[in-house]
Amino acid sequence: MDNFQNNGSFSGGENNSVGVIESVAQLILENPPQALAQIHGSEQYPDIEGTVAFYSDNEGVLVLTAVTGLPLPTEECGNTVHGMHIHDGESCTGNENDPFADAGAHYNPGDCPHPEHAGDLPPLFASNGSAWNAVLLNRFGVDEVIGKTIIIHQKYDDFESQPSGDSGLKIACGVIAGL
Ligand SMILES: [Cu+2]
Ligand SMILES: [Zn+2]
Repeated sequence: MDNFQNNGSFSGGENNSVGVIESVAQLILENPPQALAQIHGSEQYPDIEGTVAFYSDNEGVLVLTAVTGLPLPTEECGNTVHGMHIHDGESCTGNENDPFADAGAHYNPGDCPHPEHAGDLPPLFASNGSAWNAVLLNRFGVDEVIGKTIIIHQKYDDFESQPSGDSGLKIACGVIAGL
């Protein structure tokens, strides 16, 4: 964690904002990801499809997410924000009450409260059912999350409620596979 200093640097980048963005783009374009999860919606949300890619860097893991087919809001100001986490279970299977029950709980090897679980991620903000985001995290290494699951939730994550941010039903899931 010592190498994650608050000086705006990202390895390989210039010490200015455009350089940081260029070095992130370079990391993505010039290196294959170390792991990928293919996301699929539950039976109730069959249109959801997406990919989460994990790129290892000196300063952490860059997590890139692109998802389509998220539920559209049913009213003005309806919800378009969806909690997303790495869960500690290893299967996108479940039961009639919870289609992805076997994805388990938020990945939390450090026994921390939410949202300091290693598996906690920024939520997806959907635009017309599609969402894209990227985040750099030093909470886990790629190797330790291979075989675990990514879950997208019906609701936003409040980043406060325990144990999981009150983000509601699991609507999509993918198993993280090493490459
Ligand atoms: Cu979750
Ligand atoms: Zn959490």
